Amino acid sequence: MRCERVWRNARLATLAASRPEIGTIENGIIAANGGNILFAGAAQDAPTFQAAERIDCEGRWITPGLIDCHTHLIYAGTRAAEFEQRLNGASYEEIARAGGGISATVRQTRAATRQALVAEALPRLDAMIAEGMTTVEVKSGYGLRLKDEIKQLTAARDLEGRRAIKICTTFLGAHALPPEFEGDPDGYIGEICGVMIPRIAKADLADAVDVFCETIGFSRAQASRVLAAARKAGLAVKMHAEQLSNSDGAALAAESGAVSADHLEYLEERGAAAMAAAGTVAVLLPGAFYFLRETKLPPVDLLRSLGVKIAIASDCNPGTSPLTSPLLVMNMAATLFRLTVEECLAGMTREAARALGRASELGTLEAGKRCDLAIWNVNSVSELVYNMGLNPLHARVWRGL
Ligand code: DI6
Ligand code: FE
Repeated sequence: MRCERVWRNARLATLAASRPEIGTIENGIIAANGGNILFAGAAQDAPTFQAAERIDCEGRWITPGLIDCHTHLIYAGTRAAEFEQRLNGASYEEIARAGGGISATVRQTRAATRQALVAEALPRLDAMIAEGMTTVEVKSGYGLRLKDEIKQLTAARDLEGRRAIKICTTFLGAHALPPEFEGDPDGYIGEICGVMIPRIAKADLADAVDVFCETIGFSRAQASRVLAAARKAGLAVKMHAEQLSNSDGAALAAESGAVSADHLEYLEERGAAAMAAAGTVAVLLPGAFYFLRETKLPPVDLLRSLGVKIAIASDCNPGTSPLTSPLLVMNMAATLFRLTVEECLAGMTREAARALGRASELGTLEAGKRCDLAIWNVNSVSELVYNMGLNPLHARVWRGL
């Protein structure tokens, strides 16, 4: 059989749901053609391939390329000074009420050009790529008015032209209340539903719509309006839910057919059951938990017992998770949330793909999926979760190259 490339003499962590645990195949082969996996399996089961290029992996491990399914990668400036204020005792909420927090990043992002936003995001993206990332979701939400939200989403899409990576974009207009609508959150929600979502959907700038449903964000009723408008525009929906309190957002997300509900530290039985019934993925964000020194743990045992799929992500953002290391995300998910190695790896591959509504295309080493690979200098995949700060990536493959 003809194909473009073959990787041989590899140990595969396929993450295929049809196989137990991480779906290990010793002495494995992957064959790629046209950017897709033609075959991934044991050497003894493989057909004979006539490949233009054959790569000897010398026994290295291959996992699916890593997927970060929740980031706010595009923004201007840093909030390092606020970090220092927090070290001196100020709280995240106090800083936000004093005009800092998300508003500070909104001011800087509005003032930046699209080109500057791309330039500022590239080092962050490169750090992720250096650790085997092949797909990144990027949210807007620091523009908070149509032209600046469009600028952010376009900058996110521009990243695809600058690096070999898949970018999935999410419109998060309902991240915070912009100054133009101070005291009138319902007016802003009206603008989001009536103007912003239809325009952004028509211009095909977003794959999904997200809402920050929280006491310091938007109410459940307001979030419900946003999700309905998104569904009407044919977009997938997601939600920042139960991060700082239980607003019953996860149940709303699930009932609205959300692909994921994210954060979930304050999730309780009712929301988890609704997520299980709807197949909504739980996206856990240990970087924000760590950086805010949160103490309320997400209910991992409850999610497990109900069979809710768990993804993990960086939440890369300037205020609560300036984190660009997928390997550290896995380490934190294990140490802080007690996820197993298998759950951590699945959470940044198969389940992250599911949280993006792309499980049929990404996230496992199986024939027919995109050939996005990470090849590692490790003796066991648990080393990927165990190390802190060591990067054992040997090579990264995106779309077969
Ligand atoms: N939850 C978060 O943790 C981030 N956004 C959100 O909805 C915080 C974003 C920021 O502080 O800039
Ligand atoms: Fe977030």
